[in-house]
Amino acid sequence: TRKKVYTHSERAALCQHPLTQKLLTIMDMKKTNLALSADVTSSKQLLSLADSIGPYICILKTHIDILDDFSPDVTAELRALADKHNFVIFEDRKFADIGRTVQHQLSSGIYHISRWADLVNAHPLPGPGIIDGLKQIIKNFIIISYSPTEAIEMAEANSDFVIGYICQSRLTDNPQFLHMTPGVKLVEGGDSLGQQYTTPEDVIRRKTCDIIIVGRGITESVDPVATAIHYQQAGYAAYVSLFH
Ligand code: 5FU
Repeated sequence: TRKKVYTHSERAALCQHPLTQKLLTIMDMKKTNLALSADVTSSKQLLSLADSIGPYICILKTHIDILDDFSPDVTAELRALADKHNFVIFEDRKFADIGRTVQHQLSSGIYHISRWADLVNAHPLPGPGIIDGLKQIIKNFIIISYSPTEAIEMAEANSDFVIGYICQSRLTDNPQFLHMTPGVKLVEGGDSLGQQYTTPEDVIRRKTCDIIIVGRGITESVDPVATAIHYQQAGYAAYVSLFH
């Protein structure tokens, strides 16, 4: 367990990184630690989710390469919705190559990720070159902590660019790093392809992570907006309970 639990607004004041400050401020103002993983294959569906659920989230997480009908208009529209509803766009690209290649993957190709994403993520696997490559193009990224030791080392050495971790439990007491956890549903369980689910309460209260990432729990529900509000409330209530 953590020695000291900071509120979102206390942490915003402690943090140096502008995107971390922005995110914590959004979380405080909108009372949400919910990130929506909008894993749909139609642009219309993606934009509709972003617009209808935007008021309840701090982050919209995309997999832009799964869209069947991508066009640059989609990302322009996503940016407009991010400004309208005040959320951060996180492209879950999981960069994992050498520095020069990830630079191309970030700024070129069809998607031009660096033009519209606020945040991307990377595996620590390829070593420091991946961070050096990414940070010449984009200022904000997070590290996936399949191997926590390397992830922590890289994050600490690059705290002006790395804002946190994708992880299953808190890795560090350093309040500057946000911990974001996928694999969340209101009921524990799994899918047929190995995904494991835990609950908002477990992620925020027991594992003391900061942000719950929810995909199908919301997108495949009968009423995605009502369900998103449910996750927002469950996640935020778990956060508030840390101070009682
Ligand atoms: F980095 C990771 C990870 O370790 N596990 C994940 O599940 C990312 N994810 C993503 O979170 C995954 O690619 C999906 O986009 C999302 C989980 O979606 P679900 O529908 O809530 O299972």
